[in-house]
Amino acid sequence: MRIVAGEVIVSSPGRNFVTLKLVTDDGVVGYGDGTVNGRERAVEGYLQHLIPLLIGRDATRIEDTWQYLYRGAYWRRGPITMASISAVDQALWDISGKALGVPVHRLLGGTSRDYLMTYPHCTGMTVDEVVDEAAAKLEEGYKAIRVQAAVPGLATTYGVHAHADDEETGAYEPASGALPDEEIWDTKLYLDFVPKLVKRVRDELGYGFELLHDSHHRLTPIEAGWLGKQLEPYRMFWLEDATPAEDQAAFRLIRQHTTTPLAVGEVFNSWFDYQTLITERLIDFVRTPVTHGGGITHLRQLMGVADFYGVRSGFHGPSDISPVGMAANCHLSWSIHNFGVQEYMGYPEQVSKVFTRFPVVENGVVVLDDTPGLGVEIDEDAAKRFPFDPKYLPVNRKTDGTLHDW
Ligand code: GCO
Ligand code: MG
Repeated sequence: MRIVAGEVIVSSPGRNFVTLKLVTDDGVVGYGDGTVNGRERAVEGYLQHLIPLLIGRDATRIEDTWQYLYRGAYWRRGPITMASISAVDQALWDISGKALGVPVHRLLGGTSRDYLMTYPHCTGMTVDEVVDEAAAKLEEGYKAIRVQAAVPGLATTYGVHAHADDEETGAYEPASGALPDEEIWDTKLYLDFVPKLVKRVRDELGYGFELLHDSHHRLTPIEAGWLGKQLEPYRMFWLEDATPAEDQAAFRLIRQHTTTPLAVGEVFNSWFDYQTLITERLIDFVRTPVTHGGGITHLRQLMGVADFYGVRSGFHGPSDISPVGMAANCHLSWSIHNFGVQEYMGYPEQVSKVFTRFPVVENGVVVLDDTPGLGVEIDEDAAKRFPFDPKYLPVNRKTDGTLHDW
């Protein structure tokens, strides 16, 4: 079964998505997600370099193709390279599954569990709103929730919206074509507030569910250690992205100061971003999604090593990873032993006009789907009706105007 054609579909049904389509001489079509939020055109360009290398290759040789694109290239790693390799890898797993008539998780060894626990985002302008939103999600059956609230004294807080429902509609972004929003950040206001938020959620709703919080890389290691310590009484499932992620050594300091579990890596793309973190047991959860982590092939290998160190998965699942990437996350999550949780932020309604079938959450868990391949169907004509819509994530400045981490 040879690859005979490749095409990059960039469309924006509410969010921008970069989808690679590969076609075999048997007429089997495979899809892969390579979306990198705010840098979509770069992945599209990289994939244009890869498509000629794929034509004529045996579509069933997934590992060899991965090695060819990674090991065979002089320039390795990085978000654009690894998202592009990932898109190819996902498309090949999709093709093999479809050709054999089995879901991808069967090719990976079958499911290791009965359901995939997911977590949604619970946000609000006030703590009361967050508690209400969290109560509603628990009522729907969720076993884990992430809580974020507007920090009092800050005009805006990333990931928090005037209406909690906005997150589900994906309204994270500035208007089309706009320059990045500039948000103002004040660490002391944030650090004073978060322990109160988390305490209220536990006081009101109890301990019968998993509780998560995301710091979006904005703290210093010592601040992160302090926050982790304040949160210890509330038995967090994790504290996410406490410090700028690329500084692996920083986690030694955080770990010395807190037993709150740590998750990191939604901006990572390779085992080598985790080498220190995992082998020195500095973290508890891997956040890298299939889309950004070199595909199923690389992330599966990474999770295999992580398992030896007791580190579990919590793959990134925001609405800026396409339903194809979400499906790939889910197939890997079903199959690995060391699954932790799957983030499932949800999608704007228009997404289902283009992605007409993809994994869904019911009662807080991903429903097992035995559709062959990744199980995602795409209406390519509909995709053309939602052209690329350039947008940027916001940047972040301290109150004195200094640019701050994200
Ligand atoms: C999360 C994330 C997202 C990212 C976004 C960037 O934990 O889901 O932090 O909100 O910021 O996906 O593109
Ligand atoms: Mg995050």
